[in-house]
Amino acid sequence: MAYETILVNIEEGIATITLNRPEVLNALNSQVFEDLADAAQTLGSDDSVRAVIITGGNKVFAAGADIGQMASATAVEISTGDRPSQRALNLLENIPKPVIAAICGYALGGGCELALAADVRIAADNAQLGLPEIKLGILPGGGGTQRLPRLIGSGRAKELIFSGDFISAQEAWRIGLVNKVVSPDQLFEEAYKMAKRFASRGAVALAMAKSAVNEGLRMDLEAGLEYEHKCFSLLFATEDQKEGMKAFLEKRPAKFQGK
Ligand code: CO8
Repeated sequence: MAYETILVNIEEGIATITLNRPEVLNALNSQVFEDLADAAQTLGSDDSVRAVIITGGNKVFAAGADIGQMASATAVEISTGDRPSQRALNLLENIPKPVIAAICGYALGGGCELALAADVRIAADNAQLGLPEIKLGILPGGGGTQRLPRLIGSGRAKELIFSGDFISAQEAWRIGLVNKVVSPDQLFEEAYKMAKRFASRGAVALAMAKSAVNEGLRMDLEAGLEYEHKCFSLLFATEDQKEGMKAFLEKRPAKFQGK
């Protein structure tokens, strides 16, 4: 898979997407969103891929949307366009496999919003996260005003959105914005280890569990519970459910086939 602005590598069922615009700290321009959208669709439908890691490499995650490209945009262009950033992040969020963001250095604005579209975030202890859009006279329009409050609560999200301040990896962990903080030299190993752990589980059950959480967050509790029950029931039609429970009763590890 060859792209202009990202690198995609697949190894042992784990796909790694690396943002590749180092000269502008991986700023996200329209080509990045196009490439990310395509990669999300391709990896999402590739059965050999069991988990996805998204990273900016070992210096920076992403310093936000490309301000150079955005500066001269008009309201008409922004409002009538096909919302390439939202489309790309929605596609990434809905890949039916675990997506882990491995964050080194800055994850700002659209970069932070990209990380928010992942299922799990692991940060190096040198990471700095924030939504500085307010300082540019705009708001976090890459899902930040929606995904961040759902993740950390509206009070803390508003503080970050209204101030535009950056926070450390440790503070991001304290407020639940990242799942884990590790040293920079352990970041990729940790992300890979977590991806492999997820990949060892039943792929259908995992996809259903992800869907139940993601879809449930858009519903009220009653509808969410109803949706959860549908997903739960469907899994009883899979071979993995038979194998998982048989393996437990036979006191041996399960061998999931993803069907
Ligand atoms: N866009 C374009 N270029 C950038 C960006 C950016 N977001 N960030 C850095 N660069 C460029 C710089 O212009 C510079 O280029 P050059 O060498 O040609 O001058 C190069 O990257 C290196 O940057 P700095 O020299 O500034 O590096 P520093 O280490 O001094 O500072 C910072 C690093 C603090 C990260 C600083 O670069 C900075 O503040 N960047 C902007 C951060 C920001 O405001 N981000 C939010 C952008 S708006 C946004 O994300 C809206 C999202 C909503 C829609 C899209 C959703 C996904």
